[in-house]
Amino acid sequence: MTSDTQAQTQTSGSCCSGSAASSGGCADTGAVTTVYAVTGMTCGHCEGAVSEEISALPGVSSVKAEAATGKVTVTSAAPLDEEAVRAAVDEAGYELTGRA
Ligand SMILES: [Cu+2]
Repeated sequence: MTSDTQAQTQTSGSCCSGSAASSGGCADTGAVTTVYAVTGMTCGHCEGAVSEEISALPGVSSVKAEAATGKVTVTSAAPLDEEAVRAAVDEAGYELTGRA
């Protein structure tokens, strides 16, 4: 008599179920994480410079740059314009080569 196990209703569409709440995307989680590939970073100072510039972009809540891997993980409230990120990386003195 374990019929209860089937009582677990699937939370399908938990992301986009509230269609009226957010138009144009799955903003339910409240954050978007994108990983970019950046060349030229060699040390912690580079990581800091890249992080600082990207952090200044509107909507960005956190940036994690890794010189060892050349990857920059950016968390933002909404998807970022890649050109804006590229410009920020360029401003720091490095080059964004695309998404990692
Ligand atoms: Cu450096």
